[in-house]
Parts: sequence; structure tokens; C-alpha cells
Amino acid sequence: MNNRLVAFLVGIVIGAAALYFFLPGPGAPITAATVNTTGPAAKPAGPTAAAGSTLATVRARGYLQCGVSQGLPGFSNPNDKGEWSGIDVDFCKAVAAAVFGDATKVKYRPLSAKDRFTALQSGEIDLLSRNTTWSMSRDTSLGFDFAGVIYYDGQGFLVKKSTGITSAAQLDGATICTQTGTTTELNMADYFRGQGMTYKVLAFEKNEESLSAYDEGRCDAYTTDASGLHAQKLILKTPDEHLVLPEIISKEPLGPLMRQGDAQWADIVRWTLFALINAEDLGVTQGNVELMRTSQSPDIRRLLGAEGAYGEAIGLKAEWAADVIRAVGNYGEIYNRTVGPDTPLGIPRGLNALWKNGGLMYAPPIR
Ligand SMILES: N[C@@H](CCC(=O)N[C@@H](CS)C(=O)NCC(=O)O)C(=O)O
Repeated sequence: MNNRLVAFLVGIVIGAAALYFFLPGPGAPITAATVNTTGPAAKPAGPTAAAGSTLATVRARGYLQCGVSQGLPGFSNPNDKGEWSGIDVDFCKAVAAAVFGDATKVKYRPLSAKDRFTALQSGEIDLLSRNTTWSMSRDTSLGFDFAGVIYYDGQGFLVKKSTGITSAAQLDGATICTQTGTTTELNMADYFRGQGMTYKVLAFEKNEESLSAYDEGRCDAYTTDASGLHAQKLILKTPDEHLVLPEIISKEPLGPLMRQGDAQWADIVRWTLFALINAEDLGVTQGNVELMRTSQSPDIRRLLGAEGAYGEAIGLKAEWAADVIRAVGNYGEIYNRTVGPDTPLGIPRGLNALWKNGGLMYAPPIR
């Protein structure tokens, strides 16, 4: 036998042994290791969450690390005692209530638009709840999963009334202030190109810088999500002297997101959002949740853990959603408390009304 033939035969023996030891035999259990769940196209630069580990990490740490914005009234804003409030903050509390039965078990990590994604990818935070637009690249190549939409928004412009500008069509040649690391910058480029108009951009990493640049008259207009315009108008020196233009130039579905690759954690975050919306849909409120636990409605019973094993299915206790509603109320209550018509922001429900009231808020059923 020559050397090449020997090498060939040895190769066959080693290969057969490897197949014998590593391939599952007939009837062998199919485990995560034997099933390719990610599909052939691996993510280029995705995050590193080990499957199923986030819940265990959060429990072991004893609190949720929730990424929020650095200060945006109605969404996530600290008061002078350092207490945070807003729709994004309430969602952090909701997830803490779902996991711990205690909405105070959360720490807020204020993040700029630019830093938010690295903080989530690196594992510094468990969840990003920071007026973040769900876009394809964020959902795919950046390696995240969005839980759903907590606020349907769109981008607009703010101008000084004294400029006489009443429509975005009059912004040709304007200097516009905005924040870096946002969809805002990209949409603005698309909009002006599409309209055949030119513009100059003054973009800052810190929002307070872009807003004060606008307030000081260094820009003709300020642009961001319409909710952000309503929120930030309040911070300007003379809010009444400014006007939100009628045009909405983009879709900004804002939602909480987590690292891709941890299906259980994604389920927890997603179903916390759905529980808030379903609670409003079913008339379950912070005030009536105890009473509702004795309701005969099967939908309400399943939501509140009086029937079925829905909490168990996501690694939580039966009353997880009841704990969420006890802590923060339903979606409508959160909306009204943070950004709604009776708050300083005064934003009507609009697209964020329930589906049965002409809006887009619709959650899959718990069953
Ligand atoms: N929804 C857009 C914009 C989000 C954004 O960062 N907006 C700014 C302007 S409203 C903001 O939240 N600033 C507050 C902060 O940086 O803390 C996105 O996801 O890119």
C-alpha cells in the first residue's frame, strides 16, 4: 500500500467513528445542538446573547437594566429627585413587574441616540425602551428583535412662527438642526432629495445641543419624531412662538427591542407589551384589576392568570400580567398619563388609539 492509500483508509475510519459518536441515532432526542435554528445566513455582526440567558441574568442580578433616552418629556425624563417617568419608563417598569412582581426593580441607563445600540449589543442593558424606530436594518443586520410598537410616530418639523413658514415645502435652502445616530437624519436626506430641495444640516450628538442651537436661531427648523417636537417645544424659551408644521415625512413605529437570539426573553418583552394593549381592549385597569380577577370572561381570566398556564409558558408566574397592570395600568392609562391630551404634551390618541376606536393598537390574543 502506498502512503496516500493509507492516509485515505485512516480518514475513512476516523470519519465513520466521528459519525457514530456525534450523529443522533434513530429516535435520538432532537436537541438545540442538532437543529440549526438560525438558518443558513448567519448574522454578520450580531449580539452575543446566549439563548435563554437574559431572564436568568436579570433574576440573578435582582433588577432590570433598561436603556432609556437622556431626557425626553413624556417618554423618559428624570425629575429633580432623579425619578424617571414617561411611556418608555413605564414600559421598563412593566417588564420589571412581569419578571419580579415589583416595578421598582429596574435601573435606568440614559443613552444618547448614537450609543443606544452598542449598549444593547454589549449586554450593558437587557432591554432598550427608548423611542427607537423599528426599521429593517436595526431588526436584521444590527442583530436586534423588536417587541412590537408602543407608539406610532412620524417625523415632522418645528419652526419659529416669525419666519412665516407654514409648510415643509417652504424649507428649500434651510438650515436644519437635528440629532446624530437617528432615523431623523436619514429621512431628512430622503425628503429633501425627493422634493428636489437643498438643505444644510446642523447635527449634534446631544439632543439638548441641537435643541438649543435651534432655540438660539442657528437653524431655521428643528426636526425629529412628531412626539419629540411636542415634547421639546415645551423646553424652548418661548414655546408659543414656535409651530409644528403639518407635514409628516416618515413612518416612525417606536418600540422596545432586545438582542436577537434569546427567544424566551423576546417572548417576555413582547407579551408584556401585548398584555398592556389587551388589558385596555378588555377594560382591565389599574383600579379594577383585583375585581376583574373574578370576572367570568375567559379572555380576562387568561390575561390575569386565573385560567390557563400562560405565565408558565414564558418562564413567569401565572399572575405576571396582573402584576404588570397593578404596577402601571393598561396601555391607554399609560398613554394618558404620559403624553395624552391632558398632559403638557397634549397629544391626541390618533394612530395610537385601539383598533376598535380607529387606531392601530392591536395585540394578538392570549390563548
Ligand atoms: N425615533 C428615532 C429618533 C430617536 C431619537 O433619539 N430622538 C431624539 C430627539 S427627540 C431623542 O430622543 N433625544 C433624547 C435623548 O437623546 O435623550 C430613531 O429611533 O432614530
